Amino acid sequence: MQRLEQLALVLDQAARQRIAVPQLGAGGEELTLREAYAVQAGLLRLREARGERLIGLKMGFTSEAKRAQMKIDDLIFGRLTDAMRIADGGTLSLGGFIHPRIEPELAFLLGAPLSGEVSPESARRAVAGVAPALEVIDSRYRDFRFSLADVIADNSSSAALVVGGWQSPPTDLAALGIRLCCDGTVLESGSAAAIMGDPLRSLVAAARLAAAADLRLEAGWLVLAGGATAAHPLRPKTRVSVEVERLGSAALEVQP
Ligand code: OOG
Ligand code: MG
Repeated sequence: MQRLEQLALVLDQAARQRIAVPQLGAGGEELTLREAYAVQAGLLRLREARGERLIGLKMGFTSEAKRAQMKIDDLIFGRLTDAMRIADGGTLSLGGFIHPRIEPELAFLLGAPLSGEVSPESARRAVAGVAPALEVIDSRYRDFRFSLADVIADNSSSAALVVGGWQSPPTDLAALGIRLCCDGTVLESGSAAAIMGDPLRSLVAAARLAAAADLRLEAGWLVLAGGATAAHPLRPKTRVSVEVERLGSAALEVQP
C-alpha cells in the first residue's frame, strides 16, 4: 500500500478506536505540506467509502488566540462531512472522542462556488448565510501536540461541528462580539474581527488554499472561518454554547 494511504489508515483508526497515536513526524521524516494534504484527502476517501458526504471545509489558525495556543502560525484547512455535524442543541458523547476541545466559530453558507484567487467582494457575494458555530477538535495525536504537517494530515483536528440558524450576512460582520459559554458562565469572549480582521478574509483564504489542493468551494457548502478564541476541553454533563451578537447562538449538550 502507498505510504500516504497507510498514514491515512493509521489516523482513521485512531479516530475510530479513540486511541491517540504518535505524531507522524516523530518517526523522523516530516511530510511535505502537499503530502500532508494528500493524507487528509485519503481520510476523506475512507469516510466516503463508509457513506459520508463532503459538506464543506474548515479553516484553522485564522486567529492569534488559536495560533498562540497551538504555537502554529500558518493557515490550514480541513474537510467536513455530514457525519461530523451535530444538530443545534444536540448531544455529544465524550466516549466517542479522545481528548475533545471546543471553540467558537462562524460558519458561512455558500450560494455560489468560489475558486482560487477571489476578491473579498466576490467572496461576500457568494455568501448565502452566516451562522454562529461550534467546532469540536480532537487531535488524533498524543497530548494534542503536532507539527504543521501532522495537523494537516489529521484533517486539521476536526471532529464535529454545530451550526446555529443561518442569517443574512450583516455588513459589519467583523464588529460582532462572540462568546463561548459553559452552563451560563462565559469561558471566552472575543469578536469576529479576531478572525483575520474580518472573517470574510478567512473565506478568501479558503478558496485559495483549496485551489492549491485541486478543490473548489461549491455552492451549498459550509465553511468554518476558524476559532475566534482559544479552545477549551469538553467536560461531561455540561451545556456549551456560542453566542454571536445579532446572529444568535448554537449549543451542545456534553454527555460522558
Ligand atoms: C488545529 C485546528 C485549528 C482553528 O479553528 O483554528 C482550528 C487545532 O487547534 O488542533 O480548528
Ligand atoms: Mg476550529
